[in-house]
Amino acid sequence: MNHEIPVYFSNSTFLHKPQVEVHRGDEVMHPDQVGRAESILSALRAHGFDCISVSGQPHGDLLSAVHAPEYLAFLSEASHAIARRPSLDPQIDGGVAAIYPSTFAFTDNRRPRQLEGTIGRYAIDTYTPVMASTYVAARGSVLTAVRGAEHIIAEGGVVYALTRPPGHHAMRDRMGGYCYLNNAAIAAQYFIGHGVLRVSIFDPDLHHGNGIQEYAWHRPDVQYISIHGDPSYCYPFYTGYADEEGEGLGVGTVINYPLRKGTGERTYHRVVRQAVSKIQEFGPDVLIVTAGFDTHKDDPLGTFRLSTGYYRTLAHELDKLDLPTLVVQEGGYNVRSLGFNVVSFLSGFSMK
Ligand code: SP5
Ligand code: ZN
Repeated sequence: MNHEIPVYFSNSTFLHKPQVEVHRGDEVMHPDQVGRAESILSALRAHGFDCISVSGQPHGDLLSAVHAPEYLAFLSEASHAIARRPSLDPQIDGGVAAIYPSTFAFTDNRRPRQLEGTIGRYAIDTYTPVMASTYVAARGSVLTAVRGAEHIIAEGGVVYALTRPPGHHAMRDRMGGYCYLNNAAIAAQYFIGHGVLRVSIFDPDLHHGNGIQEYAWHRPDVQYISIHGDPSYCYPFYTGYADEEGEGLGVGTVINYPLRKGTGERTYHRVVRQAVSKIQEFGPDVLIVTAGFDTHKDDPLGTFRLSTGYYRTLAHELDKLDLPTLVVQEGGYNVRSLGFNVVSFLSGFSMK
């Protein structure tokens, strides 16, 4: 077991308690439970990993390099407004005051004054509520990833950042898919700002990382490679098709591998090998892995059939690239297996 991979996390993850999501018109238990962070931390601690809690806040310039100022202001103001007036939306509550969109912006030339109207301009779905602690917790996640990136700038190696809420669905000016701020894109931006010339982001979460794709779309210096459930059946439905490959100077820096329902380890691993050779061709100085474990066979949102042991094989394949590697946590909703999946994955890296 490799004990040399430092683990970063923020205690603000324990303040983030979405109660319900609105799925197909029903309120159902929110999959991004606090227990996810507890599962990961307790498994890592049991295996002797050094878990370092971060505090403070990420620099505002880092956030605004990836996100629109109006969107950041919305997250901040909405979180504060709910804290002041917890009964803002008594309809959908579950003990923790939260707001959800009921309408989505259908024109850009009006700015609603009510939060109830505004939220629909900054959201892509009904899965991602805003609560009093949303802005604090989302920035805690960003800081966790950025501290990991700092560590890599200083010492190289492999670092794990326990980012919850996750980030890969968060867009320049929209939240979605349980994500508010794009942790991995902001970490990539941090690397680029600190002398790194090229960054590859490899995204094996079950879902296509539409937010990272948007960030990488026009960029020649950031490669985004995702393996995910085919958007013809899988969230987020609108992006992740194989013909999406970036534009302008960024043509070819986006690579998507949509896979069918029920994909197992043999097919998956063949695609991983293709992805790794694309990373080699790009020749990055740093690798970011947005590690989601909702590809596990027992995941409640899952449609793939990967085993806990397979994540070690996956990491071993990435380890062959011999790159400084920042692992950023994304999805994975089976609280029983999640911690073991993370430990298995990290065990596949040998230290450099
Ligand atoms: C980061 C990440 O993995 N986000 C995934 C968001 C996908 N959410 C859409 C699917 C919601 C389905 N919830 C139904 C649960 C009933 N078992
Ligand atoms: Zn996911």
